[in-house]
Amino acid sequence: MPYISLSHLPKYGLIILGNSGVGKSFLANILLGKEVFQHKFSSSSVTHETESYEVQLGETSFAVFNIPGLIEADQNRIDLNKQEIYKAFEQRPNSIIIYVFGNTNGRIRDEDFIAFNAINKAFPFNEDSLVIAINSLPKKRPENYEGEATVKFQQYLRMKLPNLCFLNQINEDNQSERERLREKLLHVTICCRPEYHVKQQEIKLNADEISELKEGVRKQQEAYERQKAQFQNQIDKAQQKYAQLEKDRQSDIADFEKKINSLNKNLLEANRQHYNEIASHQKEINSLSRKLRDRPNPAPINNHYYPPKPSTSKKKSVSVLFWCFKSDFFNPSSNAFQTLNAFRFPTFIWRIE
Ligand SMILES: Nc1nc2c(ncn2[C@@H]2O[C@H](COP(=O)(O)OP(=O)(O)O)[C@@H](O)[C@H]2O)c(=O)[nH]1
Ligand SMILES: [Mg+2]
Repeated sequence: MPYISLSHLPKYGLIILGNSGVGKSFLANILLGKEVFQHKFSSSSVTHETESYEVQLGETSFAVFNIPGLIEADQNRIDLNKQEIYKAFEQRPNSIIIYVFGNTNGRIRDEDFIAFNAINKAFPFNEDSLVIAINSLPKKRPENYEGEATVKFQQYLRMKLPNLCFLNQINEDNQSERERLREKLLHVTICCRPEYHVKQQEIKLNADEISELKEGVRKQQEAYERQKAQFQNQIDKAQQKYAQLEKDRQSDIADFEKKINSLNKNLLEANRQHYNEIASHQKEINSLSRKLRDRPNPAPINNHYYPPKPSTSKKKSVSVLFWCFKSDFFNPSSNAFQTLNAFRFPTFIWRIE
């Protein structure tokens, strides 16, 4: 695999925000397709410091940020968490934001709206670069849950929120559920465009104001419930839109899978042809080697194909012919003697009596 440097690529951030325990680290790992960040079922927060992991998506390099949640009981911790959130925006102001909301039996927690508002005032979110993910939803929920939640969010946050996404509580050991969750998150994320986030003010949130702020959200919820009837039309439309989006998303994913399958098929075919060519070359090489080996008078005397090493020895070899004969049989004009003598070897003749 050739080494690809990420240094020249445009750099963006994927900043995952939300309160502690809503599943930010869990979803970051799902998106990355591997266990990069620690996540835990715990009453206290697991992530205290901002961490990031660089990935390449097409021609772009993204740093995926795992950040602590904002709201905690202790003011010191809240202040430290604010600093950790600043770090991510400082490192990658040009970012897509995934804001994760938790829920209790489908009901969004008040403190999640409070934290969202506090961060949104400091770094005003742009709707094109914002994903709102409602995580860990029960698979079985009321038929118009999504439509109703969409209108509620639009009312509370006073935004259109084109990238709202509803994520089921999955069985984390089930690979196909993880894969479907990943597809959904990736699909909604690639529909966004990174935007530059500039700090407008400090994140203002004090532990002793939280119960007052919660009271504000509760009143907002009550007002919404009272006026719910007049939103019914909007809720039905939002539900239809959600159903259509889900259908489109599934067909987009099916198209994408088809494209990947066809590319894989082409790749397999190219590999097959490549191996066939290699096999035919190998056959040719084998046949040539066989021919070379079976030549009637193989050139390489020493049975190797390198020229013989020049002799380093100073000694000259001398061939001497010893010719032994019995007196009765010696015949210098015999055929055998004449043939050998033609080489003019120095000849020693023994006479055996
Ligand atoms: N089984 C399952 N667990 C989840 C899901 N989403 C979040 N969790 C769990 O919720 C707990 C808190 O998640 P974590 O990512 O640490 O929250 P963070 O504080 O926002 O980073 C962890 O135990 C996660 O494994 C889900 O869809 N399915
Ligand atoms: Mg975490």
